Amino acid sequence: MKIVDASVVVTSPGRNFVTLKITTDDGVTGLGDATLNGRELAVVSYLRDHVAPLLIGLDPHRIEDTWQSLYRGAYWRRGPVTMAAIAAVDVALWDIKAKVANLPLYQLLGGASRDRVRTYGHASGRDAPELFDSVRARLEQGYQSIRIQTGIPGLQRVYGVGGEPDALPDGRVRPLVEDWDTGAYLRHMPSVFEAVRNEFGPELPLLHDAHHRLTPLQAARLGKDLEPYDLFWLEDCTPAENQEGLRLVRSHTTTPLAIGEVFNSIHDFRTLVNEQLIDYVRAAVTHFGGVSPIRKLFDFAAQQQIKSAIHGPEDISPVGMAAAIHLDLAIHNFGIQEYAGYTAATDEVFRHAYTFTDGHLHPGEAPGLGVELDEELAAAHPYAPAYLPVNRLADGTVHDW
Ligand code: EZ4
Ligand code: CO
Repeated sequence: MKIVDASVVVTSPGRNFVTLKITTDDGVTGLGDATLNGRELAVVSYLRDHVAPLLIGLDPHRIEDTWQSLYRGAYWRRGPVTMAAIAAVDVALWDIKAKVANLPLYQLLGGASRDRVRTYGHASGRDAPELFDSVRARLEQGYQSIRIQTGIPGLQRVYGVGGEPDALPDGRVRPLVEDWDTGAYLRHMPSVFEAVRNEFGPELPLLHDAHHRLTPLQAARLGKDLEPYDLFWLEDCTPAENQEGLRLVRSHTTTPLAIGEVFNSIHDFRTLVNEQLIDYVRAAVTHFGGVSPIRKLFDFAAQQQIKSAIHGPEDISPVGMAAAIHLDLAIHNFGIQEYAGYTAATDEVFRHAYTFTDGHLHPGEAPGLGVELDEELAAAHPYAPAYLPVNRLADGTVHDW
């Protein structure tokens, strides 16, 4: 069996998604997600100009060898563009292998370790009444664990409740500018969780994403202040490329910690895992080089009783989501899956076998990933330039986003 074609499809049914489609001489196709929110076309070029020509003629069954040759052979290692491109190849080859075996991918990953995959959803509101309504809406959708994001008194636009990107009069797109004040945030958050606990009771698992905005000392204080509200986790409390900084956070709080959605290599987790400084690894299949390397991360993390929590916002395509759900079902140290859900238009372009019921996902039993890309419909939603927000303090200084 040989690879005869590798093409890249960009579609924007509400937001941009990049998909690699690999075709074999037997006519089997595999899909991989290469979406990198706000920098999509860099990955398209990496795949089209530099990777696709290398794939033609290769045996699609040699997944590990192909991964290693793309990673080591480029000489320039790691980074989100490279690792999203390699992830797309890896996932597409797993899709092909599982289709040829006539098995859903999770069966090739060791089979099911559980019956279903628990998820958490996002609730956000500018103030308490709006936030409570958002939590109720998620509960009605079936979610059983909820991430809480909220506005902060005195700030106009904050992560999770920011609004629409800024458009210039000439139609060019600029990033939305959000506002930040760490002191106001630290003073406000304990009262938010107290109000949510009073309204929804002690049992509902609650999560919160600090989105890389704190220093280790500030993160330690927030973790301590939130202990009475029994969080499932506090996410990305610091920009954790300073892995050693988590020692200080860890030594001051028992609030569980989750980190890693922007990481793209197992080396980014080395100190965090070896010293058991976190409780959940947050890498995404799509940004971590695919199924092959993220399985190694989860096995590494398991040795320190650390669990998986695959990043699953709506900017990972249903192809990347499907790969995540197959892994979630198969690995032993599964923790939770983020699942923001998709627009109806996205679900039409990417028809999928996975299902969402009572707050739980299941990958389905279709051979491979179980995702079909409707290329005609995809073409009806052309690429639309878009940026992630930037975040500024009151005096205009750029802050971590
Ligand atoms: O803001 O993926 O936990 N989830 C998140 C996401 C990120 C987006 C950025 O593209 O932090 O919602
Ligand atoms: Co996050």
